[in-house]
Amino acid sequence: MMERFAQRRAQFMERIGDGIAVVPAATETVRNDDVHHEFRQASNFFFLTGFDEPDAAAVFDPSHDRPYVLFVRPRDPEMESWNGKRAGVDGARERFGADEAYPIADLGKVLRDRFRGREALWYDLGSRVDADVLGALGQARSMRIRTGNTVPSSIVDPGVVLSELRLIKSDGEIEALREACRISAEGHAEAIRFARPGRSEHDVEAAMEYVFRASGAVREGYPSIVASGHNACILHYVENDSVLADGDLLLIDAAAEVGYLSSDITRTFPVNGRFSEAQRAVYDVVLAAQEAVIDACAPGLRYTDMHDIAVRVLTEGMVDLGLIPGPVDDAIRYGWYREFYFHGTGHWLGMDVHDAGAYKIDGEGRPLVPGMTFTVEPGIYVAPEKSEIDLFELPFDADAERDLAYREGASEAKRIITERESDAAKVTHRVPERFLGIGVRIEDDLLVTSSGCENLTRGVPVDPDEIEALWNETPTVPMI
Ligand SMILES: [Mn+2]
Repeated sequence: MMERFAQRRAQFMERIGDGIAVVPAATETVRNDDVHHEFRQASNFFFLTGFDEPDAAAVFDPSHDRPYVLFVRPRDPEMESWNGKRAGVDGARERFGADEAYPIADLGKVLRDRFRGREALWYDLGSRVDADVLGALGQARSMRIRTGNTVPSSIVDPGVVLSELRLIKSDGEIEALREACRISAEGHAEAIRFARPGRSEHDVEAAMEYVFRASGAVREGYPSIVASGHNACILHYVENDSVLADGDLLLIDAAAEVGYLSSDITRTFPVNGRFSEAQRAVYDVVLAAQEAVIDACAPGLRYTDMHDIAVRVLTEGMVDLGLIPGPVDDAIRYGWYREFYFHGTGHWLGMDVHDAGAYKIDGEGRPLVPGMTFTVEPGIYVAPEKSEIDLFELPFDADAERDLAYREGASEAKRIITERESDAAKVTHRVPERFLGIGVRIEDDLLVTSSGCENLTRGVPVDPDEIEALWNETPTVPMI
């Protein structure tokens, strides 16, 4: 088991060359007084160390004959009787394979020494050990004048290398992710069985998360979104405190984390067990978009192609339903579909639910290769207040808009776009009332294989008839 971390360290150190890297652990954050928020190790740190305590740092110094150094909280029987066991300095060496280990308080001192002779410092600025790392660097640089030693003259972002290492999943990671996906699908299936008008979003969340935990998940991969009715049109709705009303859809975006890998599933279903005609019409469009993308997923497909495929099918559906006017090519060119579909079609999936890794290389969508894992999650959200929408005949360019927001800041960019719109031709469109307040998203987790892709999350159905049948099953979690 620790072997896997040693392999990753070797790969990482190969890339560092004659530099030195410092990778910090996560720190605990205070919730109130002496109570902390639930601790979860920083993904990059865990990826390289397998060490899950707070207040630690790892140093990777490939030119040294003892290249891997861990800095940890020292053993402290009194603190441990309050807050749990610590590996301590000895444990860091014996159990976690460090060549050297020190109390975290010694980080600056050891770095001062190790910085001599190193070309570059690989370090992601902005962590709690900044003062130790930068202080040691400053001292090493001022000593250089007297000694003539080389010390790091540049600070390099280790995230670029680490995210590439994390992007292609190993067999062990795929196994853990598969289990996270299996458990998450079980939880979603239970939510569908459990949801009834009169029960609250919280009730359903509890039943689902019970299944996650009871099946072996240590935690959720992200806060569960359990959004009924109009709440589904709020993308990151987490209040989860509404009562399920007869006739509402319930959108659940939630998943379990297993072995530091997170699944990510969304299902949308009727709380009374029957899709209305309007709900089903919107649902069928989203499902068609999702299946078109999944069918296309194979090695070589560019990441950005997935979004283009989803946008085309969703836009065709929106025009058919009368949500937006046609023709389809104009609705795509002018970005009218964005009135009801305003997020990306997926993201890398792994240790972080929105996992590490570049989506584009040299401005081009990255081709899929076996071992990549990602989500496919189209949606349509018809917010209740959108009974009448203004659409502009103004070509939409996602890259140009992102660039504008980057240069000008979000609010100035919005002002500039609004000004452009005021000069453009405008179409005012009435949205059919039966669709108002309907929000649907369907999300599955895909693994790229040598010949295509494997859907890891179809343990919970997406077919509307199968969902209705599942709703009719007896839940395994009792209703209190
Ligand atoms: Mn997602």
